[in-house]
Amino acid sequence: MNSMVLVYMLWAIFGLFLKNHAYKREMFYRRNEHHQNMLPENADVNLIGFSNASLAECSKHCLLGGANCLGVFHNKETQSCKLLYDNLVEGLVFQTRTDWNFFSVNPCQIGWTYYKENCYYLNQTGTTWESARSQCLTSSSHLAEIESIEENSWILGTLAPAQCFDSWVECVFWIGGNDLDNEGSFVWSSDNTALDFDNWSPVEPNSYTDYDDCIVVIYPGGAWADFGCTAKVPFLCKKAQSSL
Ligand SMILES: [Ca+2]
Ligand SMILES: [Ca+2]
Repeated sequence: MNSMVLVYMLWAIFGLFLKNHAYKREMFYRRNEHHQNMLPENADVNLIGFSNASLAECSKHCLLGGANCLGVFHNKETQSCKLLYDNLVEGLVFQTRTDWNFFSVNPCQIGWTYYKENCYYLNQTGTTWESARSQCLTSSSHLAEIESIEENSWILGTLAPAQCFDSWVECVFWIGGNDLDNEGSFVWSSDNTALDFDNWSPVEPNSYTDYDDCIVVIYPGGAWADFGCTAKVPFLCKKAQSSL
């Protein structure tokens, strides 16, 4: 056999292996522990449903539905299936519905995004730093602590809008860093530990006003600044993947 033919054959077999491997991985959604025995209240309006569908068939519908299908609600007893698309996530309100479970590739609760054992949620509603801190706590999370340039880049690339057309104040979001207790000594809000990573803009922190005690990330670039804590801007919450 011509050696080139052999190389092409091996390459084709390897490609087939990769394709099947990826297909099976995506087909098999895991049970999402955050959404057991519950369905969105507005499910009948918002979700696309199928009857007499096994979990495998249900997840196949989701997979064929493209990247916008986030996962499936499945009822093992009745073999009912509902698909969740990302444009339906905003404003979902859940109610208890026995035997319904959510299955997804993303291990975080709906609306949160997974990265390296953590879940993130960028709330686009502007609010003060203190209010943002308490809203994250309500969701069993903290204002985000960013620990590396890779994490900072992932956040900017995945969660923050790629471009910002509005005023500068609307192009930032709160994270957990602050020097509220000791001017110039920035700590994380969850446990008051000093920052061991920062990504300050070259001109920051500059204590521009007496209230510049809370850290914002500026997008799309991702540099940090100290900012007036009473400004109302979006905020980023973060929690460990295992936290419910
Ligand atoms: Ca300050
Ligand atoms: Ca500043």
